[in-house]
Amino acid sequence: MAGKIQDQVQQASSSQRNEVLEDFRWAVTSRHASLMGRKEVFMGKAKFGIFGDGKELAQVAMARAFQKGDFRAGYYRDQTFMMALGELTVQQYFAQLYAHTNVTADPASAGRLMNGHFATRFLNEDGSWKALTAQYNSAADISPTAAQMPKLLGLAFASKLFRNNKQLKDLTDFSIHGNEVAWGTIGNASTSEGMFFESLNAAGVLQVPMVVAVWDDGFGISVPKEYHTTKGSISEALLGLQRTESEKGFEILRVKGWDYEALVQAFATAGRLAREEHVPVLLHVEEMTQPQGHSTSGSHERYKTKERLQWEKDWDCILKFREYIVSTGLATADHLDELEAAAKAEVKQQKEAAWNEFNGEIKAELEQALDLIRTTADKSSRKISLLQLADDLKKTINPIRKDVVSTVRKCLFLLRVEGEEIKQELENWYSLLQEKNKDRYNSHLYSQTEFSVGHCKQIPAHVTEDSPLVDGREILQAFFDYTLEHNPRFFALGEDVGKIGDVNQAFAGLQAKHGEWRVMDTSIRECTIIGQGIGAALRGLRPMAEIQYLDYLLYGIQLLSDDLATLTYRTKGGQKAPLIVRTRGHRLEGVWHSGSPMGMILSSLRGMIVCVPRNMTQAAGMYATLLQSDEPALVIECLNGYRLKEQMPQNIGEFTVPMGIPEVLREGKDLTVVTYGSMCRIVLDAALELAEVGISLEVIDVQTLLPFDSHGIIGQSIQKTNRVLFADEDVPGGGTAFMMQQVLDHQGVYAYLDAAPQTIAAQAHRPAYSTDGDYFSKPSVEDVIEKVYQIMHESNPRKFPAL
Ligand SMILES: Cc1ncc(C[n+]2csc(CCOP(=O)(O)OP(=O)(O)O)c2C)c(N)n1
Repeated sequence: MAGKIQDQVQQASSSQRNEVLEDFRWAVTSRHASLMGRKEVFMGKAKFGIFGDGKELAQVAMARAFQKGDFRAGYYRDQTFMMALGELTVQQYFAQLYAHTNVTADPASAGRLMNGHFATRFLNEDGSWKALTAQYNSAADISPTAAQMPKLLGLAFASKLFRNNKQLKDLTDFSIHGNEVAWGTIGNASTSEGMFFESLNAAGVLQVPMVVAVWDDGFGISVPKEYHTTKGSISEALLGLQRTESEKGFEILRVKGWDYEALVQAFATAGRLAREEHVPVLLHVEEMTQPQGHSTSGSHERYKTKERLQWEKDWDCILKFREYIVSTGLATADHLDELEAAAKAEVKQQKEAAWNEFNGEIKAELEQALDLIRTTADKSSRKISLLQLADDLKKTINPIRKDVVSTVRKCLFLLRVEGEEIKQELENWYSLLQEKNKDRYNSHLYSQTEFSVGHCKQIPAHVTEDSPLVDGREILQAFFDYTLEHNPRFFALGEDVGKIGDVNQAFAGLQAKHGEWRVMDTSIRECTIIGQGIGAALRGLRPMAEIQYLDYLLYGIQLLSDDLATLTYRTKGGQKAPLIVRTRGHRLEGVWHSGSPMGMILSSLRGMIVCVPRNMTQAAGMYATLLQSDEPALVIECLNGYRLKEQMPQNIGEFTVPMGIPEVLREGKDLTVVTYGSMCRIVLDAALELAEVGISLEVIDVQTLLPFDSHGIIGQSIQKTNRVLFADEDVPGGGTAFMMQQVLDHQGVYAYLDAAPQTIAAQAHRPAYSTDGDYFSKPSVEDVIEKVYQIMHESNPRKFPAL
């Protein structure tokens, strides 16, 4: 018996020893990847490098506590964690450093992001979900510091929902009883960002399974922590969040970044608390180092003292790990040397493999280009110049695609004078290459799968003479009721959305009917409302995150722009977050409740769908389309439309409004007005009055700004009317400029225009308060009438004498 127990003890200790040595192997592998990565940049083989050296030990400990189904949302130092999980090979690591555009080579970003942006693939190639509970998951990183935090909150919040909303219990590919932990990492300096504090507060309120590890190396690039954090310590500063016997809150743990045993224990404790009890944890990892400085952009000798640099050498976490292993007798120093030498050799070999694959693709293209240029040169009168270009290309050191393509384009420019028979082969090859490069660099801004909005079924609304007239908000209420009933993944969250059913009552009574896990109130924190939505959408749910007024979207727009709008593009279709952001805007009252900043939205949210319904029936149809698709969207309802009467369609919840297809609201022959949202009514009223003086307006509601008129309906209208005016409530040069650019650039209308295309917008300032403020700030019926009349006057001054 005693022998058996001894065997068991020995077995346990040998498996423990293996674990420790495995951790050592990953730590040194990662370290050598960092050291070699920096050299690659300095040799000109990569443009920029940022590495995880000095943070290795905490990350192997975190990887030990991380389980299948869990999620990471972190930042650029986390290579060791990803490697230790088996989610990042060294070869893939270098492929990203070189910007290899192949998804297999760099599964995180297909070469689209600088190194240190980690992500696993959540989707199959056809855009359908993988079984996320069967794999380790890393949400796709972004560069803005702390912007991982709101999404981290959302990833953790989803576990809470999965645990509490019984209707979701069968979705086992996404969650098993909400047991999944969302693990975040952040640098100490980045904890100064508002997003960090907002996310932590919300996590404490919501009690979600979120572990936030702060990698504290005492600096944010050159600035020491005294400049960043009250008391110079984030765990000290946040002590008020610590839970107590009687109050819920955070568990706050502190540990040294070089103390292996303590790290393993701290991460295990954090994981257990979060997973089992849904308690959020702040894990402050102090005394980390940065052996090579912040990044390849400069050296840390510029701002660290000699003493600090020496301290970093003495307290290097791998050095300390070695001492620990040797002192506990788990391995000898010689054995560790052997392990490290083998790891180093492996890194070198994988680095070279990554380079050869990356460079091999480009070289093959370069050789093809050279062959074609030379054979074309033989036939061409521009032979000498072409051969010179080919020679220059041949001599390029570490050639990249730009070298190849720009040479070919120069050749084609020289060849413009030649006949097709001479240049055709080169032209054909170049156009195939262009297609490939488009896929490499410009694809996947929007979904390219059957889940895109373009693939949704088109079902018209059924309205008859008998359909009852109701307040607009009741149409939405009926739609949300139907959707909550039929789609268990759908839920809505936002300020005042729950108990009172939003400030305009579209969810009135729906929390009472469908429960608090379907229709929920949040605090006033737009950025993390969006983050909650993004995180939940990344986990297969269908959140509708409400921003109470469009004017307050600014608090969340950074996240929408940096994270949500870029997600499909930056992962080349590897992840999706089909979040619907619902808000209300356009004219109502005063500076902060009449916003229509469409130019800002259109410039910053490419990658999202932007819907601008003119009434609540259109809005309901758009929501139905969006819920069939998997594309993220912003829907701006008309603030002044909730109490206007509309007919309740018989097939509420089922009818859809297609995206990118404008609707002709009124047919006319003299001039086309292109508009949307609340301006539709103003323009229609103007059209009635203009008809009385013999001017026939065609009024088009674009319905969605992104996508914009994909069938060229506006162009067709202009071919008939030969005049166009773009109208909205944004500042001049905002949404109207966008619409005009889309039509002029893509719809070939120039030849059909008899008058200069024009715009009408609001004043450049924000709208003043009250009805008079609105009248003198936003375009009125009279403004539209006069503008249209002016255009008609210029065309026919006799018929339309000057005003
Ligand atoms: C919003 C934003 N501001 C500035 C930067 C530039 N920047 C990148 S890393 C960094 C310092 C971050 O320091 P810390 O959070 O301590 O992380 P560390 O790099 O030390 O691990 C800065 C200022 C950025 N990426 N994002």
